[in-house]
Amino acid sequence: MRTIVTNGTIVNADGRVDADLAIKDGVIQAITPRSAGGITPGPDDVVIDATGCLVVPGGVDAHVHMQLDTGTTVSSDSFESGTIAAAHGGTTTIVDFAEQRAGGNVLQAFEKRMAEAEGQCVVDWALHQILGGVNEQALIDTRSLVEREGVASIKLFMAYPGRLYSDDGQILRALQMCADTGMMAMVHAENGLAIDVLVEQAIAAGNITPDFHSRTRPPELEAEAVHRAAVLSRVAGNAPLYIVHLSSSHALREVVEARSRGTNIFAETCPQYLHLSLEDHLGKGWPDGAAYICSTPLRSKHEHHHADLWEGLRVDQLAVVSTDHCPFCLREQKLANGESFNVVPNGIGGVEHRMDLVFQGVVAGHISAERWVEVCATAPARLFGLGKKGALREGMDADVVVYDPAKVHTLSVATHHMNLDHSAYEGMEVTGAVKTVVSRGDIIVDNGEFHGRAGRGKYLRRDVSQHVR
Ligand code: DUC
Ligand code: ZN
Ligand code: ZN
Repeated sequence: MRTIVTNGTIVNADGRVDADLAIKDGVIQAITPRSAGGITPGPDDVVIDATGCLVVPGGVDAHVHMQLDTGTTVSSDSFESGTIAAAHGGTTTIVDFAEQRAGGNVLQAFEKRMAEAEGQCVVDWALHQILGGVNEQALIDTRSLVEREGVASIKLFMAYPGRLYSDDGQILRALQMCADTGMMAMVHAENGLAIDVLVEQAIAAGNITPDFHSRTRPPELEAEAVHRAAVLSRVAGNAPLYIVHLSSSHALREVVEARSRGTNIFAETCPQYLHLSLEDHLGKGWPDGAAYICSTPLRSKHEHHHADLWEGLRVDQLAVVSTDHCPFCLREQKLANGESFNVVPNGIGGVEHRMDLVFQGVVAGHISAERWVEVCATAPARLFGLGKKGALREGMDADVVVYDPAKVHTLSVATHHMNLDHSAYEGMEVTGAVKTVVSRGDIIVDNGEFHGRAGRGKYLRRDVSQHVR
């Protein structure tokens, strides 16, 4: 028995073709243009009719935080609920994080996170390794993760002194390890020491409303950290460097500058930085503004960040859109510690909406459908060593999304599947909708109905990306 996707337009990063696609044993068996006769289903075949639809690779969300323990609360989506939401939104692979804290053991942290996710995921999943305490043993252990566990990427923080922060010396050592092994270093690039001064001064002055979360994390301090990370990557011997959640024109300019110098640097942005703003969202005050407290923060709509980020996506200054999905319920979590911007857990939930929100760039003419596929699936798969994901080709995993480019719908807490009591995109009307989602050959979502099950998602061992070596 095969599954045949008929009558659609197959879109990959490098072009589109009106073709039929056959799936057998979880992989793509054949793609045949209809100009060459297409594929005729046999009597036992399951047929998915994609008339009028785009047929695209399943989304790869390379940056999510399911059931993240912040120390005071836990992000509200479990691996199960978060991957159900991801599936509904056309994302068939997620990459979450194991977290080593200062003084902690990397291998134990990794095992703990594996155990938390095990048996829960509906779609395929992988893990990056966060290093919150870079030292000699942590680097030896992290190096061993490539062979041992198929982990090809680490994450470092230039923000959060006293918590996850690495100083420049620690970052250099970790980047040297990455230059040597080919592991990708993801970096949260914000100058945390300077931010802490601004936060302290804002609080002392009584400036505690949600908008001060953004005002105390100015784009200059993001750009400065991007610049520093790029310099350290070069000094380390061209370590593969990936700037997470890039939010500002200022930081983007530093990426462009670093690339022009031959730095092995890539960057992602997130839907919130393409659609939401300091004034319209954080500016809502209490309680609603709390929903929009995330780091890096939302930026001013008067400073061209949105336009620059869309352009950056179009011309490949930005390689990827991930969500940084990190949901917290409004009353019980975001507001639990009181009404001061600095005590609100950081994060926005969006794993379900990434494909739709980036598709709005296609609708508006900012990017092509091919580029949409590239930044949402092909590029993250390529950069993070997910060799069977991110493209519709014979022999690849059959992660396939049938996407209706004309269907209009409204994003809302009333209809989303995330375990979250509000939506950052409440009431937003979008054009384009997921119709059918296939994960390794299984139809897991069809016309809004869920057919997956917890635990069917497979842990993906990764190798270092040859693309960045
Ligand atoms: N950085 C992230 O990548 N995710 C959540 C919070 C943060 O600061
Ligand atoms: Zn971060
Ligand atoms: Zn994150």
